[in-house]
Amino acid sequence: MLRLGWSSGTPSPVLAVGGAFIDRTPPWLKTFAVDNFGTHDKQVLLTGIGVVLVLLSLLIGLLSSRRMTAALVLFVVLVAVAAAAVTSRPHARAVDVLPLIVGAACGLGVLRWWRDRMLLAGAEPTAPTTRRTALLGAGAAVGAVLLGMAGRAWSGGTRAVQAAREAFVLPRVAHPVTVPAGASVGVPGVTPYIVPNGEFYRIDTALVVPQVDPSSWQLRVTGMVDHEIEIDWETLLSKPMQQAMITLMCVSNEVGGNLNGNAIWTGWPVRDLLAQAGVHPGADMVLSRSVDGFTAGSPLSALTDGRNALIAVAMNGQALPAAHGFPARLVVPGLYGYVSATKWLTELKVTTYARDAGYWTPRGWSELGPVKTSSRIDVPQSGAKVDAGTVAVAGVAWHQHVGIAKVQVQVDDGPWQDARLGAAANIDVWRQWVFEWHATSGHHTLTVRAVDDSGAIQIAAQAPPAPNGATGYHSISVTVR
Ligand SMILES: Nc1nc2c(c(=O)[nH]1)N[C@H]1C(S)=C(S)[C@@H](COP(=O)(O)O)O[C@H]1N2
Ligand SMILES: [Mo]
Repeated sequence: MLRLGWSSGTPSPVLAVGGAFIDRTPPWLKTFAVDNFGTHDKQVLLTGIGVVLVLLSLLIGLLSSRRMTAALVLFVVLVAVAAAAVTSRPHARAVDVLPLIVGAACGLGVLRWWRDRMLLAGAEPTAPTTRRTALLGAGAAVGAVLLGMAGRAWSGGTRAVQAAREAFVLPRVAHPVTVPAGASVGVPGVTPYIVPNGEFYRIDTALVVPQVDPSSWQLRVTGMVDHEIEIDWETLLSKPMQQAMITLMCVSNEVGGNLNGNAIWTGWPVRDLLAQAGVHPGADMVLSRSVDGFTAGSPLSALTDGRNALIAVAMNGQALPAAHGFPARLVVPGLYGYVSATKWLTELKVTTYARDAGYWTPRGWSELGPVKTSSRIDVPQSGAKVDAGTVAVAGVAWHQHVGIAKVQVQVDDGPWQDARLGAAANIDVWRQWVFEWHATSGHHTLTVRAVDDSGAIQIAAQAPPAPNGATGYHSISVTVR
C-alpha cells in the first residue's frame, strides 16, 4: 500500500473527489442520501466513486489497445478532475496533489509496460485475449493506485489521537449531572434516555473522520472582538467546566426518524470565552469553524443568553469520540446541529449574518435553525402484529430549550388521549412517554403529537426537512390479533 509521510487535511484524491462532491450536493440530494442510506451515505458515495473509477480504468485499458491517444486523453482528464477536487478542498496545499502525480505516473507506467509487452510478444493488439489482458492490467493499475492512496487515510495519524483520547481525564465539575428518577418509562424498545456514545447518530460532511491531535490543536476567537484569543488544549481543560444534559437534533430528520440523541456533555461555556474576547456591539452571529472546513452560523444571543452552550470536551463521561468531534465541539441547546454543533472545533468568528453564512445556508437550508416540537413512536414498530389487550405505546418527544408539557396519542380517528410522561432532566432534553392502549382486534393507526411548555401544539402540516426542519405527526399502523 502506498503510504507517503505528508500530513494534511486532504488525505487522498479519492476522498477529495468525494468531499468536493458532497460540498456541491443540493439539498434534495442530501435529503435523498440521508433518507435512503442513513448514516451509511458516505460508504455509498465512496463505493460509487470506486465503481466509477474502476469502470473508467477499464475503459482506458480497452481504448489503449486500439487508440492509445484517446486512452491518454481520457487518463489526463481523469487526473485533472481529481486534481481540481484536491485543490478545491479547504486548507489545500500544493503538496496535496503529490500523491495524485505519483499515482498518475504509476498508472501511465503500467499502461506503457502492458503495451510494450504486447508488442514484444508480437501479439495482434486487437486479439481478444490480449485486449482482455491489457484491459485488466490497466484497469487494475489505475484503480489499485488510487484506492491504495485512499487507504492511507484510514491508517494514518489515528494512533496519536487514540492515545490522547485514552489519556483524557474527565475535568471536575461543580455540579455533576445525573439522570433523574423516572426519566425512563421502562418500556423495552424505547430509545434509551441517555444514548451510549457508540450508538449516537452521526451526521457530518467528513468522508473520513478527522483525527485531531490535541497537542497541536488550538481554538481561536476572531472577528468583531476587542482582542483575538488563542487557547490550546491544556488551557481549555484548566477552565471551569460545566456539565449539561442536552438532546442533539439533526435538521435532516424526517417525521418518525432517529437522527437525534441525548447525552451528558462536559465543557466550558462559550459565553465565558466570548466575554474574555470582548464582543463588539453590532455582532449578531458566531461562525464556528471545524478543522475540516465545515462552518455553522449561530445567533450570538443563543451563545450568550445564559443557556448551556458549551465548548464540549466530553460526552457521557468520556473524551469525545473522534466521530463526535474530538478534541472539542460546540453543543447549543435549542438549535439544530447544522447551525450550532460544530465538531473538531477550531475557530469562533464573531461576525454578522449580513457578512457571513454557515456551510449549509448557501446550499438551501435556512440561516436560522431553531428546533421544532416533535414526537416519535418507538414501540410498537410500524407494521407490527400485537395481541389484543393492553399494549404499551411509547416513544420520545422534544422541543429543546422550551420543554415538553404533554404528549397525546390518537387511535384511528378517536380523541387525543394524554400519555404518561417520564421525568425531564431539564428543558433542553427529550422526554420519554408511554400510553397504555386497550387494543382491540383489527388494523389500527396510532398517531402521536406533543405540546410544548409554551402551550403550543406540535405543527400538524406535513413539511419536508429542507429548509428548516420537518413537521407533521408521526403515525404507525399495527395489526391486533
Ligand atoms: N465539522 C462538522 N461538524 C458538524 C457537522 C459537519 O458536517 N461537520 N454536521 C453538523 C450536523 S448537521 C449535526 S446534526 C451534528 C451531528 O452531531 P453528531 O454527529 O455528533 O451526532 O453535527 C454538526 N457538526
Ligand atoms: Mo444535521
